[in-house]
Amino acid sequence: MENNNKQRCRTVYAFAREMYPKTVKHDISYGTAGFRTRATDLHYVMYRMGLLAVLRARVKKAVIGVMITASHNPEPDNGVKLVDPMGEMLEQSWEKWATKLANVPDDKLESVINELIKEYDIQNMNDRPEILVGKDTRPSSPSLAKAVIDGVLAMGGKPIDYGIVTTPQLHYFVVCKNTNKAYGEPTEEGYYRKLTNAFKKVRGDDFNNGNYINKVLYDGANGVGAKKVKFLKEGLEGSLIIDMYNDEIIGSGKLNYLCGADYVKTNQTFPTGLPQTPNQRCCSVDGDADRLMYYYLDENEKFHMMDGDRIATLIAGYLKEILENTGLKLNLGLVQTAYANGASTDYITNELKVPVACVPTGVKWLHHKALEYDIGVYFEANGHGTVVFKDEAKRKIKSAFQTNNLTKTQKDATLRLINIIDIINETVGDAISDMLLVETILHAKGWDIKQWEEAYHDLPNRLLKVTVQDRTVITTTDAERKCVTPEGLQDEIDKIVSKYPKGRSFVRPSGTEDVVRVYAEAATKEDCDKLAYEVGKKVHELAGGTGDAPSASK
Ligand code: 16G
Ligand code: MG
Repeated sequence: MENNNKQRCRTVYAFAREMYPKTVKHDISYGTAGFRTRATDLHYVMYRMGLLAVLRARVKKAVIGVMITASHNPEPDNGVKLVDPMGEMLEQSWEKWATKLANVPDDKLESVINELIKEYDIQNMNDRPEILVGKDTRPSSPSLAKAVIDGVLAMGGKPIDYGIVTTPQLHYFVVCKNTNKAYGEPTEEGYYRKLTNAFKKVRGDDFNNGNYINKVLYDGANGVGAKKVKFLKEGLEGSLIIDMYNDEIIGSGKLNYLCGADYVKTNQTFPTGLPQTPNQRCCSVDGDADRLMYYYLDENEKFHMMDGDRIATLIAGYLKEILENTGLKLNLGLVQTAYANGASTDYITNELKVPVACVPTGVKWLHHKALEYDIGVYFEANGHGTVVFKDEAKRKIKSAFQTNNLTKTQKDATLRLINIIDIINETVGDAISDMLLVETILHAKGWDIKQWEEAYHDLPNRLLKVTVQDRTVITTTDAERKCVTPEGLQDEIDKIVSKYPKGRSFVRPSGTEDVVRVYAEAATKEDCDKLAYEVGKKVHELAGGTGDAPSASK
């Protein structure tokens, strides 16, 4: 065993030096979405993440996933993130190992790996855990995937290459494998079958209903989300017509360019490539298909957006209604971040009467919190989210359906809920599954997109970036809604906010860019802009701003 180990380690380090030498001097860190940077700088990082995935799998005695993607970033970027056994993001205590392993010089790699093996007392260095590898459509992805696979092989793991898949598909496969297929078949066919079968069952024979028309214009962001929907369409058998736009092939350079969910949300504008049909329901996914945005242009070409907050309220409201019809006693909750529009929080709390929790930015926080409810809905305003059900809740729902003492209403609602669970990808936010869920709800309600929008009116909101010398001087508490340092900044923000009706503002250091983000909302657009700039200026003044302070003229 000892000898085998030494031999293995020699392969690991020889490979590292000869094939994947560390080419970049500056450090990178494993952030909210893993490592993300220029693709050309990532080969050694990928190799090392292959090594790390095997060690993680040995510690967890489970299958681990590695996804190669830079999501909504421009095409020349790429990135990598590890997927934990139940589809969660890599556990936080391991983020620091990922960072350490990525930054250590080649000649110190061995000592860091030994340190990790010792810390977790990994004895079983000879087993061959499976590592599932997936990648997006970026031209750089194949060679980066090879680096990951070489890392997995060098460390003695068994790589399973899923080729081009969406991030949520990879999460799904990992969970299927680790539950011995209880969650589903760990194949693409299995994934499509589960989703589309459930969708068709809920929809029934009437594809249209009331004002709902079963056609959506779909912006694939010229990425994997476009590729994959083609397969989904076959399975839907006409129950939903998905008109595809922005599905250019790999290497077109157009990935996320002027299109995709992040572009639409950030610029609050209609993407390129779609026909501008008035009042037509449209949606966009991002470059790895884990975010979803709905929107339409009205008769006057005014743009209307249905973001993650609205998707969340639609889903939570509907689940509450169904749950009431089932007669089951299960608690339902919704998880948001500070970025959620205040009007959505008001609506959920006061109209829907569903409890709301607020957590820091990043999927891992939302997912974790949602698991505290029997049924937990979580969404970020940027369109990433899903619904999770406790195992116990699912058992209750299924066994209720088997009993003979349900009324027709209860029985129908329970069956509907059972099928809806299968439309949802509980492992992580999934744009394709979320789209099917939104379409299911709009169909059930007989709503067009305008009726959906009528639920509440968003407060005008604004995002600003402020550059500072060191963004870590900003620390926050209360789910990022209050800042603790630099001292005095929060008092100043409070003073500014108090001048504006319905004003709210918070600042936080970004986890993915070297900037401080400022969020502001207020009753009117004018106030909201003023509020954002005033807060931005304060941050610049008190947190070591560099360059020009934010100003309305820029
Ligand atoms: C990452 C997060 C996303 C978050 C965003 C915030 C995951 C998988 N992704 O993309 O949830 O909204 O970072 O970026 O957790 P920021 O820290 O730069 O504002
Ligand atoms: Mg994404």
